[in-house]
Amino acid sequence: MFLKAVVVFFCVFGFVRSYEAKTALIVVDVQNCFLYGGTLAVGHGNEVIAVINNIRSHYDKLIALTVFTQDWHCWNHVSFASQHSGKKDYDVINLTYNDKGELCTSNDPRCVVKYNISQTLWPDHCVINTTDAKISANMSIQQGDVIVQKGYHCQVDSYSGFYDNGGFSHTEMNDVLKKNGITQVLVTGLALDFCVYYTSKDAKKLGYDTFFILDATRPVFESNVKNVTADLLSKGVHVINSTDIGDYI
Ligand code: VGL
Ligand code: ZN
Repeated sequence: MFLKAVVVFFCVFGFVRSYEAKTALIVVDVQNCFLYGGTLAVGHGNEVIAVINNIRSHYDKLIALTVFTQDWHCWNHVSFASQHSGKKDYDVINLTYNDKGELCTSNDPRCVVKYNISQTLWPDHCVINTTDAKISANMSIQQGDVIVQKGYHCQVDSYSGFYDNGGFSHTEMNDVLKKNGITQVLVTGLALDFCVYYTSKDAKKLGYDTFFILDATRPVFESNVKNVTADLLSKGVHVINSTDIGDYI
């Protein structure tokens, strides 16, 4: 009887332990380009830095891995308004791609369109190897942290830290999380309505228990916040403030 109880206890304990969450902090695009004085500065963007650094120091023991993403664009990236004559910043255009995910340009009538992707046009920003693209010097990057770059395919944008906007290619994000046994992610950074939103959606789709940390992000367009949070909630993403993280991890 006693032995049976002991066996049951250890089985249940083992089961619970093997299902224990392992948490990663994802810090999206906290780069000079999106901060005050940058080429695509997000309003109040700098305020996320202290919030994220506080999360790191406060939950140091519970966060198994921190991954920084970095928007990392070709100088002539397709998302730049400067590359589209007659277009201006924040215009929205339709981009067309063939079955291989190659951009169909209007002067190539032979290109057979398979995918249509809506593209917001941005000021030139976060160009590869510029100071503008550097992760903020005020972010505490530590040994063991991982940096995942995205947006370096010149003809397709990449809001998510996992996939480009066409789903044509993936970054190392999912492999890194899987290799580290991560089951739960806290998503923070810039910008709320683009890269933080898309990264959170993909994390949830890939099966991670996903937390969108509202006070650790800021939007490009304030008017998007309601729709973004409602959509994430409808998909099962938790939308919480950093002060409540302790209740979940
Ligand atoms: C982002 C617009 C263009 C972002 C990146 O990090 O949210 N937004 N590129
Ligand atoms: Zn970008």
